[in-house]
Amino acid sequence: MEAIYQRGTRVTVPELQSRDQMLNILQEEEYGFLPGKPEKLSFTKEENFIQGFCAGKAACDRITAHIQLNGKPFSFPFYCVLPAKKERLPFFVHINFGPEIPHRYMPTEELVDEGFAIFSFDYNDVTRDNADFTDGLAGVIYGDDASKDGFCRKPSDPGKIALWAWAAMRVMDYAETLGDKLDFTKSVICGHSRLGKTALLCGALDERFAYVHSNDSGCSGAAITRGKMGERVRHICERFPFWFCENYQQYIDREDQMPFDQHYLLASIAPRHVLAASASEDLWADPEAEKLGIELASGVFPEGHAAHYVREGLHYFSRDDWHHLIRFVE
Ligand code: GTR
Repeated sequence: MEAIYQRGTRVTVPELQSRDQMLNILQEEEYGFLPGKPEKLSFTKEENFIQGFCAGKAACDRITAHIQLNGKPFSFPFYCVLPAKKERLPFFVHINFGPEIPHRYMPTEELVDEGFAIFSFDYNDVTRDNADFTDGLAGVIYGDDASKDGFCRKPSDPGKIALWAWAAMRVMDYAETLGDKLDFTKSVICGHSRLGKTALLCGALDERFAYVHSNDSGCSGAAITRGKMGERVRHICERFPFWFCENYQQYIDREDQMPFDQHYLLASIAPRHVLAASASEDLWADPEAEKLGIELASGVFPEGHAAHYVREGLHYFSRDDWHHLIRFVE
């Protein structure tokens, strides 16, 4: 499959395959295979974790997911903001950089005013954003083999992006317990930057999400890797090897040898909805390459289900990005 960048570079990417084949290749070669479903899963709730939240327009609860995986216990907290006295709410599951509500990347009251419920969690509460595979969910999975420097893994064992994506699926498990309170035809998984990559992986694998949104996800996210400007496989694997499986390392300076490209990730979301957002000055992510990702995947989506847009400015998850996402969902 050949594509031409607007900037004139010609790239040849592998043809799309079946969804199962593409998800298998992506996990084998890039992110690692996600763990299976938990053996046990339950939730506890601290109601009105933030008293008088949004003047009473919404309730903010703190939920803890109690998980048993590989026979071992694991738990992590997340936050649930539900607009009051409303049924069938559209909702976001936002994989976030911190626990704060609101957060600089999550204008919570505005989202409530738009009629959305918001579930969010701090990715570091699942497993920390570093090479320590003894920490949190990683420690549960890797057990006695876990190491502090990350070199404990078989070639397609999961990296941290896969583990954060798995945790977001557990938040969806909780959302399902709320039944008619939520509108599952407007369920959105979203994240910014490294967590945009994570949102795409989660949404590609978990068909319960009707909408998938990546903001400025760039390299190893929505951007086509071949011919990409800014960040390359070498940069990302040297700085963040722990985000991926070990197999991904073999494509440093050998992007043309990859049996996939990022359009596989986007196409695996079809026939649901995907919106890949870019920022005009975020050249490290490469808006042009993100647009190409959507273009190369769009053939397998119904009309209007795969979209790309560029906001003016820098790398950031801004109110403008949220408003664009809301318009896409509505
Ligand atoms: C950068 C990384 C990008 C992006 C970003 C972020 O350093 O190179 O791929 O993920 O971090 O997550 O903020």
